Amino acid sequence: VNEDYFKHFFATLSAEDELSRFMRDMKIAILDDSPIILKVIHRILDMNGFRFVDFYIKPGDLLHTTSIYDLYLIDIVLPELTGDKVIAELRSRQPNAIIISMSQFTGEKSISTVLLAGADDYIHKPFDAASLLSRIKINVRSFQYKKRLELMAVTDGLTGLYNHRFIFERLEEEHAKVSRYGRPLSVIMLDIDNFKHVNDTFGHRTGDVVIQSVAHAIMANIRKSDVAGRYGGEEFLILLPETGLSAAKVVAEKIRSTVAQLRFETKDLGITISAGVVQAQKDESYETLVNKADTNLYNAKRGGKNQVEG
Ligand code: GH3
Ligand code: MG
Ligand code: MG
Ligand code: MG
Repeated sequence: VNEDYFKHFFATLSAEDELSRFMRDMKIAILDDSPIILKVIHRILDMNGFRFVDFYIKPGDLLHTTSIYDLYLIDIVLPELTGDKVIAELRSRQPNAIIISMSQFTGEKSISTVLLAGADDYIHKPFDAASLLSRIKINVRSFQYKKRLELMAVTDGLTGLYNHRFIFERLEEEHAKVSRYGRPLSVIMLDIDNFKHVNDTFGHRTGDVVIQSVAHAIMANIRKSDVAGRYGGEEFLILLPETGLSAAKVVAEKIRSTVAQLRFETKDLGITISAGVVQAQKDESYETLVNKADTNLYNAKRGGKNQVEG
Protein backbone atom coordinates (compact mmCIF):
# COMPACT_ATOMS: atom_id res chain seq x y z
CA VAL A 1 0.00 0.00 0.00
CA ASN A 2 1.31 3.34 -1.01
CA GLU A 3 0.74 5.61 1.97
CA ASP A 4 2.00 8.63 0.06
CA TYR A 5 -1.12 8.44 -2.04
CA PHE A 6 -3.16 9.36 1.03
CA LYS A 7 -0.66 11.76 2.54
CA HIS A 8 -0.57 13.87 -0.55
CA PHE A 9 -4.23 13.57 -1.31
CA PHE A 10 -5.06 16.92 0.15
CA ALA A 11 -1.63 18.42 -0.30
CA THR A 12 -2.23 22.06 -1.00
CA LEU A 13 -1.87 23.33 -4.53
CA SER A 14 -1.11 26.83 -3.35
CA ALA A 15 2.66 26.50 -3.42
CA GLU A 16 3.95 29.10 -5.81
CA ASP A 17 5.80 26.79 -8.21
CA GLU A 18 2.80 24.49 -8.27
CA LEU A 19 0.58 27.43 -9.21
CA SER A 20 2.99 28.59 -11.88
CA ARG A 21 3.23 25.14 -13.40
CA PHE A 22 -0.53 24.83 -13.45
CA MET A 23 -0.88 28.27 -15.04
CA ARG A 24 1.61 27.58 -17.76
CA ASP A 25 -0.17 24.40 -18.81
CA MET A 26 -3.51 26.13 -19.17
CA LYS A 27 -5.11 26.52 -22.58
CA ILE A 28 -5.63 30.22 -23.18
CA ALA A 29 -7.69 32.04 -25.79
CA ILE A 30 -7.33 35.73 -26.46
CA LEU A 31 -9.95 37.66 -28.39
CA ASP A 32 -9.14 41.18 -29.52
CA ASP A 33 -9.81 42.98 -32.77
CA SER A 34 -6.48 44.79 -32.56
CA PRO A 35 -3.55 42.81 -34.02
CA ILE A 36 -1.14 45.01 -32.07
CA ILE A 37 -2.76 44.16 -28.74
CA LEU A 38 -2.69 40.49 -29.68
CA LYS A 39 1.00 40.75 -30.45
CA VAL A 40 1.75 42.45 -27.13
CA ILE A 41 -0.17 39.87 -25.10
CA HIS A 42 1.41 37.07 -27.06
CA ARG A 43 4.85 38.42 -26.24
CA ILE A 44 4.08 38.79 -22.54
CA LEU A 45 2.67 35.28 -22.23
CA ASP A 46 5.37 33.73 -24.37
CA MET A 47 8.18 35.32 -22.37
CA ASN A 48 6.58 34.03 -19.18
CA GLY A 49 6.41 30.43 -20.28
CA PHE A 50 2.74 30.04 -21.17
CA ARG A 51 2.67 27.24 -23.68
CA PHE A 52 -0.83 26.98 -25.11
CA VAL A 53 -2.13 30.31 -26.33
CA ASP A 54 -4.49 30.85 -29.27
CA PHE A 55 -5.54 34.18 -30.76
CA TYR A 56 -8.80 35.30 -32.25
CA ILE A 57 -9.58 38.56 -34.01
CA LYS A 58 -13.25 37.83 -34.74
CA PRO A 59 -15.75 36.85 -32.01
CA GLY A 60 -17.43 34.43 -34.40
CA ASP A 61 -14.21 32.46 -34.86
CA LEU A 62 -13.84 31.97 -31.12
CA LEU A 63 -17.47 30.99 -30.63
CA HIS A 64 -17.37 28.49 -33.49
CA THR A 65 -14.13 26.77 -32.68
CA THR A 66 -14.32 23.29 -31.18
CA SER A 67 -11.36 24.11 -28.93
CA ILE A 68 -12.11 24.53 -25.26
CA TYR A 69 -9.95 26.81 -23.14
CA ASP A 70 -9.28 27.14 -19.43
CA LEU A 71 -8.79 30.89 -19.58
CA TYR A 72 -10.26 33.54 -21.86
CA LEU A 73 -9.03 37.12 -22.26
CA ILE A 74 -11.84 38.98 -24.00
CA ASP A 75 -11.77 42.48 -25.40
CA ILE A 76 -14.97 44.38 -24.67
CA VAL A 77 -15.13 46.57 -27.77
CA LEU A 78 -15.32 44.34 -30.82
CA PRO A 79 -16.91 44.39 -34.23
CA GLU A 80 -19.92 42.10 -34.93
CA LEU A 81 -20.63 41.22 -31.31
CA THR A 82 -19.87 43.06 -28.10
CA GLY A 83 -17.62 41.49 -25.49
CA ASP A 84 -20.42 40.99 -22.98
CA LYS A 85 -22.38 38.88 -25.50
CA VAL A 86 -19.31 36.76 -26.18
CA ILE A 87 -18.67 36.40 -22.46
CA ALA A 88 -22.28 35.46 -21.71
CA GLU A 89 -22.11 32.75 -24.39
CA LEU A 90 -18.79 31.38 -23.16
CA ARG A 91 -20.01 31.40 -19.57
CA SER A 92 -23.16 29.46 -20.40
CA ARG A 93 -21.05 26.81 -22.10
CA GLN A 94 -18.28 26.67 -19.51
CA PRO A 95 -19.36 27.54 -15.98
CA ASN A 96 -15.85 26.78 -14.73
CA ALA A 97 -13.70 28.67 -17.22
CA ILE A 98 -11.78 31.73 -16.10
CA ILE A 99 -12.88 34.77 -18.11
CA ILE A 100 -11.08 38.09 -17.88
CA SER A 101 -12.35 41.06 -19.87
CA MET A 102 -10.15 43.83 -21.20
CA SER A 103 -11.00 47.34 -22.28
CA GLN A 104 -9.61 50.83 -22.45
CA PHE A 105 -12.94 52.23 -21.30
CA THR A 106 -13.09 52.32 -17.55
CA GLY A 107 -16.69 53.50 -17.46
CA GLU A 108 -18.54 51.82 -14.61
CA LYS A 109 -21.20 50.68 -17.05
CA SER A 110 -18.95 48.65 -19.32
CA ILE A 111 -17.22 47.06 -16.35
CA SER A 112 -20.44 46.09 -14.61
CA THR A 113 -21.93 44.85 -17.89
CA VAL A 114 -19.14 42.36 -18.54
CA LEU A 115 -18.95 41.27 -14.92
CA LEU A 116 -22.69 40.63 -14.85
CA ALA A 117 -22.44 38.85 -18.21
CA GLY A 118 -20.13 36.33 -16.54
CA ALA A 119 -16.59 37.69 -16.51
CA ASP A 120 -14.55 36.90 -13.41
CA ASP A 121 -12.43 39.99 -13.65
CA TYR A 122 -11.58 43.08 -15.64
CA ILE A 123 -8.28 44.58 -16.73
CA HIS A 124 -7.77 48.06 -18.04
CA LYS A 125 -5.90 48.59 -21.34
CA PRO A 126 -3.15 49.42 -21.93
CA PHE A 127 -1.59 47.19 -19.31
CA ASP A 128 1.97 46.19 -18.55
CA ALA A 129 3.21 42.63 -18.22
CA ALA A 130 3.13 42.66 -14.42
CA SER A 131 -0.49 43.68 -14.15
CA LEU A 132 -1.66 41.17 -16.77
CA LEU A 133 0.28 38.35 -15.10
CA SER A 134 -0.96 39.27 -11.63
CA ARG A 135 -4.58 39.38 -12.86
CA ILE A 136 -4.20 35.92 -14.36
CA LYS A 137 -2.51 34.67 -11.24
CA ILE A 138 -5.08 35.81 -8.69
CA ASN A 139 -7.89 34.39 -10.80
CA VAL A 140 -6.16 31.05 -11.22
CA ARG A 141 -5.47 30.96 -7.50
CA SER A 142 -9.10 31.47 -6.54
CA PHE A 143 -10.18 29.02 -9.24
CA GLN A 144 -7.93 26.37 -7.72
CA TYR A 145 -9.17 27.19 -4.24
CA LYS A 146 -12.75 26.71 -5.39
CA LYS A 147 -11.83 23.41 -7.06
CA ARG A 148 -10.20 22.22 -3.89
CA LEU A 149 -13.24 23.05 -1.79
CA GLU A 150 -15.49 21.34 -4.33
CA LEU A 151 -13.35 18.23 -4.12
CA MET A 152 -13.27 18.30 -0.33
CA ALA A 153 -17.06 18.63 -0.19
CA VAL A 154 -17.51 15.24 -1.86
CA THR A 155 -14.48 13.42 -0.50
CA ASP A 156 -13.89 11.37 2.62
CA GLY A 157 -10.84 12.81 4.34
CA LEU A 158 -9.37 9.54 5.59
CA THR A 159 -9.54 7.50 2.40
CA GLY A 160 -9.90 9.90 -0.51
CA LEU A 161 -13.00 7.98 -1.61
CA TYR A 162 -16.32 9.77 -2.04
CA ASN A 163 -18.17 10.60 1.16
CA HIS A 164 -21.56 9.33 2.27
CA ARG A 165 -23.48 12.31 0.90
CA PHE A 166 -21.93 12.18 -2.54
CA ILE A 167 -22.20 8.42 -2.95
CA PHE A 168 -25.94 8.71 -2.32
CA GLU A 169 -26.27 11.54 -4.83
CA ARG A 170 -24.55 9.35 -7.40
CA LEU A 171 -26.65 6.35 -6.40
CA GLU A 172 -29.84 8.34 -7.03
CA GLU A 173 -28.53 9.38 -10.46
CA GLU A 174 -27.41 5.91 -11.49
CA HIS A 175 -30.54 4.33 -10.07
CA ALA A 176 -32.74 6.66 -12.14
CA LYS A 177 -31.18 5.20 -15.30
CA VAL A 178 -32.30 1.71 -14.28
CA SER A 179 -36.00 2.58 -14.40
CA ARG A 180 -35.72 5.11 -17.21
CA TYR A 181 -33.49 3.30 -19.68
CA GLY A 182 -33.41 -0.22 -18.30
CA ARG A 183 -29.64 -0.02 -17.81
CA PRO A 184 -28.04 -2.55 -15.44
CA LEU A 185 -26.61 -1.34 -12.14
CA SER A 186 -25.11 -3.35 -9.30
CA VAL A 187 -23.91 -2.32 -5.88
CA ILE A 188 -21.46 -3.83 -3.43
CA MET A 189 -21.79 -3.19 0.30
CA LEU A 190 -18.58 -4.08 2.03
CA ASP A 191 -17.53 -4.21 5.69
CA ILE A 192 -14.20 -5.00 7.34
CA ASP A 193 -14.35 -8.17 9.46
CA ASN A 194 -13.70 -8.02 13.21
CA PHE A 195 -12.62 -4.45 13.00
CA LYS A 196 -13.21 -3.72 16.68
CA HIS A 197 -10.60 -6.36 17.38
CA VAL A 198 -8.13 -4.59 15.03
CA ASN A 199 -8.59 -1.31 16.89
CA ASP A 200 -8.41 -2.98 20.30
CA THR A 201 -5.32 -5.01 19.48
CA PHE A 202 -3.25 -2.63 17.34
CA GLY A 203 -4.70 0.78 18.19
CA HIS A 204 -6.82 3.27 16.31
CA ARG A 205 -3.96 4.61 14.23
CA THR A 206 -3.38 1.17 12.75
CA GLY A 207 -7.16 0.85 12.41
CA ASP A 208 -7.14 3.98 10.26
CA VAL A 209 -4.31 2.64 8.11
CA VAL A 210 -6.28 -0.57 7.61
CA ILE A 211 -9.32 1.44 6.46
CA GLN A 212 -7.10 3.36 4.02
CA SER A 213 -5.59 0.13 2.72
CA VAL A 214 -9.01 -1.40 2.09
CA ALA A 215 -9.97 1.80 0.22
CA HIS A 216 -6.85 1.37 -1.86
CA ALA A 217 -7.69 -2.27 -2.57
CA ILE A 218 -11.14 -1.19 -3.73
CA MET A 219 -9.71 1.45 -6.07
CA ALA A 220 -7.24 -1.06 -7.49
CA ASN A 221 -10.05 -3.42 -8.50
CA ILE A 222 -12.76 -1.19 -9.94
CA ARG A 223 -13.20 0.63 -13.24
CA LYS A 224 -13.07 4.35 -13.81
CA SER A 225 -16.81 4.36 -14.37
CA ASP A 226 -17.47 2.70 -10.99
CA VAL A 227 -18.06 4.87 -7.95
CA ALA A 228 -16.67 3.95 -4.53
CA GLY A 229 -17.58 5.69 -1.30
CA ARG A 230 -17.00 5.35 2.42
CA TYR A 231 -20.47 4.57 3.64
CA GLY A 232 -19.66 4.60 7.34
CA GLY A 233 -16.79 3.85 9.73
CA GLU A 234 -15.35 0.72 8.09
CA GLU A 235 -18.11 0.17 5.58
CA PHE A 236 -17.95 0.95 1.89
CA LEU A 237 -20.51 1.21 -0.89
CA ILE A 238 -19.49 0.67 -4.50
CA LEU A 239 -21.72 1.48 -7.47
CA LEU A 240 -21.11 -0.45 -10.67
CA PRO A 241 -23.07 1.06 -13.57
CA GLU A 242 -23.61 -1.09 -16.68
CA THR A 243 -22.74 -4.15 -14.62
CA GLY A 244 -24.87 -7.21 -13.92
CA LEU A 245 -24.85 -9.32 -10.78
CA SER A 246 -22.33 -11.97 -11.81
CA ALA A 247 -19.75 -9.40 -13.02
CA ALA A 248 -20.23 -7.39 -9.81
CA LYS A 249 -19.63 -10.52 -7.75
CA VAL A 250 -16.37 -11.07 -9.61
CA VAL A 251 -15.28 -7.53 -8.67
CA ALA A 252 -16.25 -8.08 -5.03
CA GLU A 253 -14.35 -11.34 -5.00
CA LYS A 254 -11.24 -9.63 -6.40
CA ILE A 255 -11.42 -6.99 -3.67
CA ARG A 256 -11.92 -9.69 -1.03
CA SER A 257 -8.90 -11.57 -2.26
CA THR A 258 -6.72 -8.43 -2.51
CA VAL A 259 -7.59 -7.44 1.06
CA ALA A 260 -6.90 -10.95 2.39
CA GLN A 261 -3.37 -10.65 0.99
CA LEU A 262 -2.62 -7.23 2.49
CA ARG A 263 0.52 -6.89 4.60
CA PHE A 264 1.18 -4.06 7.01
CA GLU A 265 4.87 -3.27 7.33
CA THR A 266 5.33 -6.85 6.12
CA LYS A 267 3.04 -8.20 8.87
CA ASP A 268 -0.13 -10.12 8.08
CA LEU A 269 -2.76 -8.69 10.42
CA GLY A 270 -5.31 -11.14 9.05
CA ILE A 271 -7.51 -8.38 7.68
CA THR A 272 -10.50 -9.60 5.70
CA ILE A 273 -13.74 -8.15 4.40
CA SER A 274 -17.25 -9.41 3.75
CA ALA A 275 -19.40 -8.14 0.93
CA GLY A 276 -23.04 -8.15 -0.10
CA VAL A 277 -23.74 -7.75 -3.81
CA VAL A 278 -27.05 -6.98 -5.47
CA GLN A 279 -28.30 -5.90 -8.86
CA ALA A 280 -30.88 -3.11 -9.08
CA GLN A 281 -34.39 -4.05 -10.22
CA LYS A 282 -36.81 -1.82 -12.08
CA ASP A 283 -39.57 -0.27 -9.98
CA GLU A 284 -37.60 -0.73 -6.80
CA SER A 285 -36.31 2.21 -4.77
CA TYR A 286 -32.61 2.73 -4.25
CA GLU A 287 -33.23 2.45 -0.51
CA THR A 288 -34.49 -1.08 -1.14
CA LEU A 289 -31.39 -1.75 -3.21
CA VAL A 290 -29.11 -0.69 -0.35
CA ASN A 291 -31.16 -2.68 2.17
CA LYS A 292 -30.82 -5.80 0.04
CA ALA A 293 -27.06 -5.31 -0.23
CA ASP A 294 -26.98 -4.89 3.54
CA THR A 295 -28.93 -8.13 4.01
CA ASN A 296 -26.51 -9.98 1.75
CA LEU A 297 -23.60 -8.52 3.71
CA TYR A 298 -25.21 -9.69 6.93
CA ASN A 299 -25.52 -13.19 5.46
CA ALA A 300 -21.86 -13.12 4.40
CA LYS A 301 -20.96 -12.33 8.02
CA ARG A 302 -23.22 -15.08 9.33
CA GLY A 303 -21.73 -17.50 6.84
CA GLY A 304 -18.30 -17.08 8.45
CA LYS A 305 -16.98 -13.73 7.07
CA ASN A 306 -14.23 -13.23 4.44
CA GLN A 307 -16.75 -14.00 1.72
CA VAL A 308 -19.02 -12.51 -0.92
CA GLU A 309 -22.78 -13.06 -0.86
CA GLY A 310 -25.08 -12.11 -3.71
P1 GH3 B 1 -17.90 -7.52 11.95
O1 GH3 B 1 -16.90 -8.53 11.51
O2 GH3 B 1 -19.22 -8.15 12.30
O3 GH3 B 1 -18.06 -6.41 11.00
O4 GH3 B 1 -17.33 -6.95 13.32
P2 GH3 B 1 -16.70 -5.55 13.58
O5 GH3 B 1 -15.85 -5.62 14.77
O6 GH3 B 1 -16.03 -5.04 12.34
O7 GH3 B 1 -18.01 -4.75 13.89
P3 GH3 B 1 -18.50 -3.41 13.34
O8 GH3 B 1 -18.50 -3.46 11.84
O9 GH3 B 1 -19.80 -3.10 13.97
O10 GH3 B 1 -17.38 -2.45 13.91
C1 GH3 B 1 -17.16 -1.16 13.50
C2 GH3 B 1 -16.04 -0.60 14.34
O11 GH3 B 1 -15.21 0.24 13.54
C3 GH3 B 1 -16.52 0.24 15.47
C4 GH3 B 1 -15.62 1.44 15.49
O12 GH3 B 1 -14.90 1.49 16.69
C5 GH3 B 1 -14.65 1.25 14.35
N1 GH3 B 1 -14.47 2.43 13.51
C6 GH3 B 1 -15.41 3.10 12.84
N2 GH3 B 1 -14.86 4.14 12.16
C7 GH3 B 1 -13.52 4.14 12.41
C8 GH3 B 1 -12.42 4.98 11.99
O13 GH3 B 1 -12.56 5.94 11.23
N3 GH3 B 1 -11.17 4.65 12.44
C9 GH3 B 1 -10.99 3.57 13.27
N4 GH3 B 1 -9.75 3.31 13.67
N5 GH3 B 1 -11.99 2.80 13.69
C10 GH3 B 1 -13.26 3.05 13.27
MG1 MG C 1 -11.33 46.25 -29.43
MG1 MG D 1 -16.96 -4.67 10.54
MG1 MG E 1 -19.38 -2.05 10.31
